[in-house]
Amino acid sequence: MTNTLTDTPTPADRAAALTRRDFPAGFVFGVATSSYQIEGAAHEDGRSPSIWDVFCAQPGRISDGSSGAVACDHYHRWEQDLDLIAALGVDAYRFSVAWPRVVPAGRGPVNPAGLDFYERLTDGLLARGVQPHVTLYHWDLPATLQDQGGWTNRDTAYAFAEYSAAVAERLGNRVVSYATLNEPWCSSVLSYEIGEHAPGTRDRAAALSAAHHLLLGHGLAMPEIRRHAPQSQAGIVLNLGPQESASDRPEDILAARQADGRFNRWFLDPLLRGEYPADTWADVGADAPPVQDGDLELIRVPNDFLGVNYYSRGVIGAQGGVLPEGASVTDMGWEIHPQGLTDLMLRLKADYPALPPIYITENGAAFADERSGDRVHDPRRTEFLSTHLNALLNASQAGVDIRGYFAWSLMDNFEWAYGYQKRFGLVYVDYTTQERLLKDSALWYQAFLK
Ligand code: IFM
Repeated sequence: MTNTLTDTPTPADRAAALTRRDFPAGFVFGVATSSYQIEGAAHEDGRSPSIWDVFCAQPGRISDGSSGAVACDHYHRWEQDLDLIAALGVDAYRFSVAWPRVVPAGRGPVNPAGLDFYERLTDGLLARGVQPHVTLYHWDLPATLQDQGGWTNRDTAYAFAEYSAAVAERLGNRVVSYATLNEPWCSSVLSYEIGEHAPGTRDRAAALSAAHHLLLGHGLAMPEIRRHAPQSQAGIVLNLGPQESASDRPEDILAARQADGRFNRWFLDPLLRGEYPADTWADVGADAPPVQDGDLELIRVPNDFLGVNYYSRGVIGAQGGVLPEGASVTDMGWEIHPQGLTDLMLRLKADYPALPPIYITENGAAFADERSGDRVHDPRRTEFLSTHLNALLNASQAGVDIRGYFAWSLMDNFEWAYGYQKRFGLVYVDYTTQERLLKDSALWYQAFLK
């Protein structure tokens, strides 16, 4: 709303008026998904169970008792979904490859039928003029590897590099970018320490060991990607967010610094500096991970890009995270704070001289969308996207090298421990009929991109 006293446009006005022409030439706009959240076809063409199939079958793990067994049935509906992506007018689509489809035993023989699917997707995107961006690990570890300890087992890092090589060998330079891992904080801390994600254990030492082996897997996979797809970009995706102190009290400041260590620096520092943050290492004491000679040299391999998934900031007090008074939140209960995206970008540039170009690989919001006839009115999502794009533009204009933005998500999908109860899509999915319907936010994105 314009400030009538001064007639100065507010940040929300500026955001609402944005178009892609405000961004640097060549800036890439896309939408993103992941395999387990949309594909379904859990038992087809040689796919083996993943840790998420096992986890979903355990009572009480998923709030609506559902699973990704059918999800959006994208495995069968991929052609119409690619048409939908093209109709949005995006430049790029970020999707992930399911390891259990490609190497069903986790390690060993490659299943050509699994690779065929991702080859069809890649070629289908290129035929529609949309860039394919691939993520190799978005949490669907083959269950058979979990039987041997999952990511707490160092061998999993080597298995991941072998699987990555198989994908890069088949898809090669047709893929514009390969990200090794999506959000290793989630596949370590949320999965092995907090227990909210598969495999659902609660053990801090296990989580730190898993995090180290995930990063090692990244370091081992990068040369494999470069060998098979030398013209593609290769990098990693982290979920990051400012962790701000709830007050000036020393105990809150300390807690915020510790949260920043666990959430952000534990991943950024090894990747971009070749070392774990000393203060956080001291904090975790005997739970520190088993780092072998040479690991950190492998992990600090240069990246062509850093993918950043931004959803919110943390406001941290000595007692834990707090919600600032008057904060507006999404259906996940996450504070809506676009300024945090600008702050994060500026901080990355200031703190990490080795920072590669950045892509925002996920940004979006869940709201309780309802269909009315053929429309889904979701003004809060449109506002979320436009204000975050505005925040990103501010960082770009302040000199941060940001190359692209992917909205999460193309369509409503299986939101992990929340099942189908949280809708993040720009496209509405009717799970009874599998009908797809562009929400108002999708129409807005389409107009923004024109
Ligand atoms: O749905 C997830 C996605 O799989 C990873 N990043 C966060 C999203 C929203 O929770």
